[in-house]
Amino acid sequence: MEQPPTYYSNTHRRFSRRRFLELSALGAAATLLPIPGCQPVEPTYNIPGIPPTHSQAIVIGSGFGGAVAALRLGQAGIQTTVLERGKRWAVTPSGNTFCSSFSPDQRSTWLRNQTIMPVGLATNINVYTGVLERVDFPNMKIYAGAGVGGGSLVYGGMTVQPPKTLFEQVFAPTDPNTGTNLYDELNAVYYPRVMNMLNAQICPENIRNTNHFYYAQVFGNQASQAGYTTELIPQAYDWSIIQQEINGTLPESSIKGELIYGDNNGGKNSLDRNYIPAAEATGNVRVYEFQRVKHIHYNTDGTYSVEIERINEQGVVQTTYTLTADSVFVCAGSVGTTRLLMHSKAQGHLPDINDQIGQNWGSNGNSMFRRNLLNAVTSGGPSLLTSEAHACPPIRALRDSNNPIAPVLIESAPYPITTVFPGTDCYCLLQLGLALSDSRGHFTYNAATQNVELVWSSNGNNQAIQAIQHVVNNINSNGSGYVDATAFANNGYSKDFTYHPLGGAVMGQACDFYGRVSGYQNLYVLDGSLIPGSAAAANPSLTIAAIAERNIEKIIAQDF
Ligand code: FAE
Repeated sequence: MEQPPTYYSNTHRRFSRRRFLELSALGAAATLLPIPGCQPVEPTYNIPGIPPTHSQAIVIGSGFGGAVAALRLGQAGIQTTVLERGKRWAVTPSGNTFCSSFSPDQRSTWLRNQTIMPVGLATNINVYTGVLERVDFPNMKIYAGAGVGGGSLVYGGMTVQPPKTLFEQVFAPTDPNTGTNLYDELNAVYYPRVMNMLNAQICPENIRNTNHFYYAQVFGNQASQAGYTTELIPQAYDWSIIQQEINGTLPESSIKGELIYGDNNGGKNSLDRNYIPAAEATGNVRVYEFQRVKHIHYNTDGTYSVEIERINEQGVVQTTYTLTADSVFVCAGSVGTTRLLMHSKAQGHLPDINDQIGQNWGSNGNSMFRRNLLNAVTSGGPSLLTSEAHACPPIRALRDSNNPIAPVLIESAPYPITTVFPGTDCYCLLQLGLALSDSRGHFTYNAATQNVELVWSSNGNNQAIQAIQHVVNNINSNGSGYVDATAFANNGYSKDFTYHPLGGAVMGQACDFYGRVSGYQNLYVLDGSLIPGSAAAANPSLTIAAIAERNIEKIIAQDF
């Protein structure tokens, strides 16, 4: 196995005193030093593409959990290496960083020869380290982002805080050690902190009143006719960029449906535009692309070894090496983190992880469906639904917390079919429902394939769909539309894919209440795998990031 070069400067590595004494006592420090007998030194990080041999902290993955961890570790003066399997995408004035949503190329998809969008036809492409990944399990296909910024590259920017009453149906309300109320803590400090970092704002009135957001108005009007109220969702978007696109002073991107494969004007406030550069600006954090972590090994000196495959843009392994760290933060997303920890446990690298690993996985009650609005059209109703007016980021949601089956949030997504088929208008709304369902699955480890498998019932999303149907039937009952049974299997309600995988290394179960992996010191999980299967009828990124903010603050204060 190839080892990376050792390249240290003469400055001292900032070990904690406790850590340095431990290492010295174990005689292990010598293996980390270029010159025997010298003080430990910190890496210079001056060789692009090659991470330092040893770091105080390694963060695996650069999505919501990883980006938060990297920033706060960097601010605390902790030398941190972020290892991201995907590519770093730089938005440039040429406006062609990402491929378009409608004629996708290799940049769209993570290591497949066909695109994988849940809507529309698959396109043949070259195998490449594109932004959107789908992992297929029996009965469930899991979508996630891949690249520096993780899921924020492909997400819809909806930044939704769940209500306390729903949150406490999912999460243990109080920290068993301190007795503090988790939601109150998040609400007072950490939800606002993340909102601020992402600059999440509701769409300004002058923008949401343009035709570009007419589809959201139609949804709001139809919901209110059925007795529901809708709310404007804070969006991690730079509305001034969208305004410029509307004015014509910037080429169109966000307003022509460029979302799921990335945003070419930087209108989306993805993590590579806020948390990650802020982390790098501390001078203590370096982010390395194309570093796919294979396993984590606990060393007898208390450090961790992380085995890495460095891949190229086609996903082909170029070299394999091992880095070490005093602390490791596993932030590879629900599937990635669970897979890494279960694999490391099964292979004997982390044997003491408890049996809760892989448990309590949920789809966040996702179901997508399409409501056709023929009656509205024939009665002189909406006619702008699928022109440019149906291409902008989602801004409005209906919340039904008193649903008799399960609490529900329903959002109207962009569906810019006219961009693909000019002159065509399907008079429909593409909608995503999120229900606080209690269905859960779990992962098992397959020793033969050395991979995880998800055990998820084919009926796993039934309760969520029934709850969503309850609302949709009420909206449709006055003739405003119907669910298109041909759009998705299962009478028009998708049940076999999710954009919101959650769980697998749940807080209070596989980890403590702050993400410390049970059985180990200085090994942490800070991402969606901490969340017990549901974000309480809300899109999950805000809650993932807020919990990461809360946890890393405590970890830095107590463990470093
Ligand atoms: P995530 O952001 O997925 O980051 C994990 C990172 O780890 C990724 O960058 C991976 O490439 C990397 N990684 C994985 N395995 C390895 C490995 N072995 N070695 C090195 N790196 C690795 O995790 N949520 C919302 O709140 N609002 C939305 O509007 C929204 N829209 C979405 C739309 C789509 C199409 C999708 C797919 C998701 C959407 N989500 C949305 C969900 C959101 O993106 C997701 O919950 C978070 O990104 C999860 O954050 P994590 O930190 O758990």
